[in-house]
Amino acid sequence: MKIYIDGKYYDKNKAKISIFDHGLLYGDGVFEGIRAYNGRVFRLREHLKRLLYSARAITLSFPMSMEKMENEVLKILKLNKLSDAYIRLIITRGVGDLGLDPRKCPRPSVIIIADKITLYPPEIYTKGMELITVSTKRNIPEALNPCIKSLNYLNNIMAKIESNRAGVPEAIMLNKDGYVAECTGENIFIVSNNTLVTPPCWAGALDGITRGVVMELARKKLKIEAVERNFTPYNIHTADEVFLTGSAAEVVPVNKVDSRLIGNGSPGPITRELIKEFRSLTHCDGVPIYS
Ligand code: PXG
Repeated sequence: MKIYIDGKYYDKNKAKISIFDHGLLYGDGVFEGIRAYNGRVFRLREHLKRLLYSARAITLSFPMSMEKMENEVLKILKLNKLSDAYIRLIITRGVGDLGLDPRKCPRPSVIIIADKITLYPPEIYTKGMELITVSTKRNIPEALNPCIKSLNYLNNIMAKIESNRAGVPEAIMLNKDGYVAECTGENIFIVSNNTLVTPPCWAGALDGITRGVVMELARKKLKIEAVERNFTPYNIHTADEVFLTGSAAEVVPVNKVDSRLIGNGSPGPITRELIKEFRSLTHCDGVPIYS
């Protein structure tokens, strides 16, 4: 497997960065997780735009044009002969000294990894996943804004440790006001009165690409409403259906939250319909790798 680092291609075991890179020393950098299905990169431009916005938000200069970045993603997929893949794009502040001042880092580093995907076990998609609400709160937007997909995921990792210790695969994170924000690596939706509801970004949710696709599918294909609105754990406990969305996870039904069954305890009809629509869209839509 070849990995792209700053214009060169390295074998997996030779792909290394400096220990003085501020991405390592301070989590100073941004990233994206993208999927390719059936020879096409799904929502590539949307992911690149979010990467650009994350970089702008932390005043990290984008080290190449969007067009070049897009071509490099396609090239690494071709080099590795991949048609179905998980792509990790990383921009770090680059090499500096042992002080956090980014002015000491003259050049950002770009890393592109394209690998086979490891997924949740298939029964999660047919039976549903269990969640718990954890005590770790989502970062407040006035500090490190959760809209920025930065390399500093400690906030989410602390939440993940709580769910790990409870023996549950994912954690629901609330914001400081007690409203639901998102999970550690997925957005959350509830279905109530035939309407999809997901927390707004200003409540502490990432503006997820899958979240956007699912809202569009709900409106266009299922002809149901999809809205951004604040809600609390009570609204999750009493919802008809609950599911998660993310590029890695896709659309994941939730069957149990905080030891309460959701609906009748198996994936609901709207969730199942959205999983079906999402799979058929990802199968045929996206930027072609081999053309
Ligand atoms: N919220 C957070 C905090 C995320 O990191 C999502 C929501 C979903 O967004 P997209 O655009 O993917 O629909 C993410 C992204 C992993 C992994 O290995 C997953 C993400 C990020 C990093 C790693 O499971 N999800």
